Amino acid sequence: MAVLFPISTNGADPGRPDAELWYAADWLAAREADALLPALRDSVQWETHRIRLFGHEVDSPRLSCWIGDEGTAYAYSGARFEPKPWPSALVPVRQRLEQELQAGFNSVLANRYRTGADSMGWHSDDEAALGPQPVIASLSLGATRRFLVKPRQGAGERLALDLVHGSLLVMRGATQQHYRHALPRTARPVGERINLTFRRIIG
Ligand SMILES: O=C(O)CCC(=O)C(=O)O
Ligand SMILES: [Mn+2]
Repeated sequence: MAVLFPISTNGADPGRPDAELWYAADWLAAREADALLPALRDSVQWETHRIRLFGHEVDSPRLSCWIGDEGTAYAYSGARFEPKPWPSALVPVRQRLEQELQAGFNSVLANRYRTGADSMGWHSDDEAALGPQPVIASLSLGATRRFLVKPRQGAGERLALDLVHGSLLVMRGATQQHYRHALPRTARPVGERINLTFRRIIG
């Protein structure tokens, strides 16, 4: 896998560990990525998750589906989701990721951003059920969208990555502990995008 970002996100605070990010722009061959996008659009049980935001329950601005093995219920943003079964199109992707990253993934959060108005706010994937230093593998399909990373506290550079069709971004190490990430909305006319974050629930 290509290493792309030995970024110094700890410039303003030498005591803070770097975010550990790895990126491979063409992890999936174009042909595979082109086939996976419509397969997932049609086979995933998309729904609008309700999340808690500043004490209020609201619709999240995207479609989502929590997918996983039995026993991988996931609680985040004040809600709890029972896993849906793996769509067949994801089975080989999971296998390849597990082999290449030497990580066991038992679940995936699928998100579908219909237009540039769909987004994901600042957060860390730091739920206790993921363990202290989770390996999270994020596969992007469809429209290129900008992904931002910034330290949780204090000053520090904000990193912007344009996640392209077929790309893989891996977040690991201290990334979730010390950094937040977001997928902001955009006024640019952009097509649909599907993102899959493979995870391991250990709770
Ligand atoms: O859509 C993305 O690239 C980010 C998704 C994400 O951060 C998440 O599912 O936790
Ligand atoms: Mn996330």
